[in-house]
Amino acid sequence: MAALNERKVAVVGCGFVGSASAFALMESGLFSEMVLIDVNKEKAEGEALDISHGLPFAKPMQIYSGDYKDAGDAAVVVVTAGAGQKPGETRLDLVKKNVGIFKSIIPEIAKYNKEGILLIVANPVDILTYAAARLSGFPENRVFGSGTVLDTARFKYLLGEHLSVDSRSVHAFIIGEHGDSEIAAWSSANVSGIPIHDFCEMRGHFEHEKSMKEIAENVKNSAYEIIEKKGATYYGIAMSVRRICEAIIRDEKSILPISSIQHGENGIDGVALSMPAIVGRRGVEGSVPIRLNEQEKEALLKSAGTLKAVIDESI
Ligand code: 6V0
Repeated sequence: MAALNERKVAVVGCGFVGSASAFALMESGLFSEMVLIDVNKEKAEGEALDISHGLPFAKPMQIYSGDYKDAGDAAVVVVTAGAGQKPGETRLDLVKKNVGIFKSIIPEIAKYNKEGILLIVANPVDILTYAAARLSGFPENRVFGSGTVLDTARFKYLLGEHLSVDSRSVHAFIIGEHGDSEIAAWSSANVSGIPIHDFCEMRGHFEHEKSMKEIAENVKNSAYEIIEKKGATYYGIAMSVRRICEAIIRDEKSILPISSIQHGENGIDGVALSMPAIVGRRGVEGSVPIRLNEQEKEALLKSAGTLKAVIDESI
């Protein structure tokens, strides 16, 4: 078995999301080697060539297409392979198709790679994270999903716009399912330590209920709107993948709302969903408690229930 190459990433699935993620990873300078894998070998080869041609403007690295054997020493394997949402289709509609694809992909990855981290991106990401953990046999800290990292970025972006403040100064999480039952954790949201409602009032916004509803709905419906308009979403998720890989490879111990299997936290067990967690070189290194009000706690349990029903039906 090949020893891990700390500077190597593999991207499985080179469609919109895989290729945009590969491009973002190339630009990041985090890795010195990247292998692209797809059932459509020509597509992987074409993307590897195209992305390589940006290297004279970035940092040197090897980028090539290959197969699962080539992912054997990758420190991180990003899995984006799977069908995408069609207009009007929910993420959960995708479940059967993509669980089937994972049954062929994950054992192949695990056959050659015993020590790496599996970062699941394909949808429905929470269900597929659960499936990948079971199919790989990897310890759970090394199998997690991008979860609501993207939704949280959308949330911060919209709050930043609403309040005319740098979105990086907004501290707020979307938790639960990456999908229709996700929860905006308003009760812990703040801007640079100032509770969100106080900051809103400083900026002249007083209609909290209305704004909260609008912003949370907007976050939840972003993917539907983008898919309706351009067929797929990929730049936001590509930056999310880059951010998660950065936290892993640089052992940053960053707090990110990734999706991982819960074991009794907040009364949730045996379901993968997103809660803030510490992410570093060992993958998920710990969970971080988040203050929630009763309504949010109830919505979180409901979100977990929705996912549990899908797991029971499909895995
Ligand atoms: P796409 O453009 O259809 O790409 C999918 C790729 O997977 C194609 O190149 C396929 O050839 C490849 N593929 C299919 N089956 C296999 C297989 N068995 N082995 C290897 N490769 C295979 O889809 P797109 O890139 O738009 O989306 C990919 C997945 O990401 C979908 O499930 C999306 O729903 C999901 N997204 C997840 C997001 C998140 O926040 N987690 C965000 C956006 C999309």
